[in-house]
Amino acid sequence: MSEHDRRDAAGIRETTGNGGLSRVEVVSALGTAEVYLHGAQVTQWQPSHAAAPVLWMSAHSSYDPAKPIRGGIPVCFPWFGAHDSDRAAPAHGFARLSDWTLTQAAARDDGETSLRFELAGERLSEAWPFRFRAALEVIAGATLTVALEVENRDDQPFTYEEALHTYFGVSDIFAISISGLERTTYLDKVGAGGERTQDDQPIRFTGETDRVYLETTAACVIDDRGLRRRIAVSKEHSRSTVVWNPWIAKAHAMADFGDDEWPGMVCVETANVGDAAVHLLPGERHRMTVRLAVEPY
Ligand code: TA6
Repeated sequence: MSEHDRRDAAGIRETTGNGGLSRVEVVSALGTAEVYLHGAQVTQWQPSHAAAPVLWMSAHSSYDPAKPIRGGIPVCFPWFGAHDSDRAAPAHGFARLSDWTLTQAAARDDGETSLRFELAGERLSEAWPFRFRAALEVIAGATLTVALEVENRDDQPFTYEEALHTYFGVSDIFAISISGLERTTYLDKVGAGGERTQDDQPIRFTGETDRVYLETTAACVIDDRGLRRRIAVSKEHSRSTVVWNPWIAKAHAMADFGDDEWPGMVCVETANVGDAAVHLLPGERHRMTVRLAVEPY
């Protein structure tokens, strides 16, 4: 076994993952996790008490340096969705297409494992030409905490959007509900679109769903009767929550998404988009955090 593959005392191993991409693996008494340096993308987390992985990964995902990995927790930065003026710019920004650097890896006293990844940018994109530093902190074990911290290292202010675009594995999209967003206004991105308000019931799924819930700091709970578990998604310094399932046609249209995979996943994304975009003066920092916990029935 090479030095590169040896798991250290903390149960942390840097290895070569799919497509020859570098991956950090964590195995501890509290659970397992994996993060690719490509995009600093968490692709696997399963606490020891959970019977199934918590994050969803497509069986058709690309592991190509020029493409995003489908599933886990893509880091969307510094814009969300299509760039508002540069059609050649990659969807959801350049962070998930960039190679991040692992700068810290350690076991904590509480048995959780802490990883830190950094991306220092010197005008990485003409579409967003600013000097910045981004850090992604991952604390994995019985729960999963992921924090995206951005620092303005330029001599001018800048504004950015961000999302931790989390894909959750579910038993069946028809068997789940999502609470926490009742009576919240959202931007419906399906069909004619428009602004709507969630009723006073948990979200259930009967078709393609692509909603940006505006001005919400609420925690959400994915209740999965089939897997007999609830996944709690709580957050800090995030004012937007995105809920997405591509359904049949959109899944079919994506090469890295199996035609029959859509019933097994749902995205609940912790974000700051649109009017909640973050504005930083030179030297300022902002940190957005999501925390996941799995509670068996
Ligand atoms: O978060 C929902 C969304 O913005 C959808 O509109 C869909 O585009 C999804 O993200 C996936 O985007 P991607 O670029 O990863 O295929």
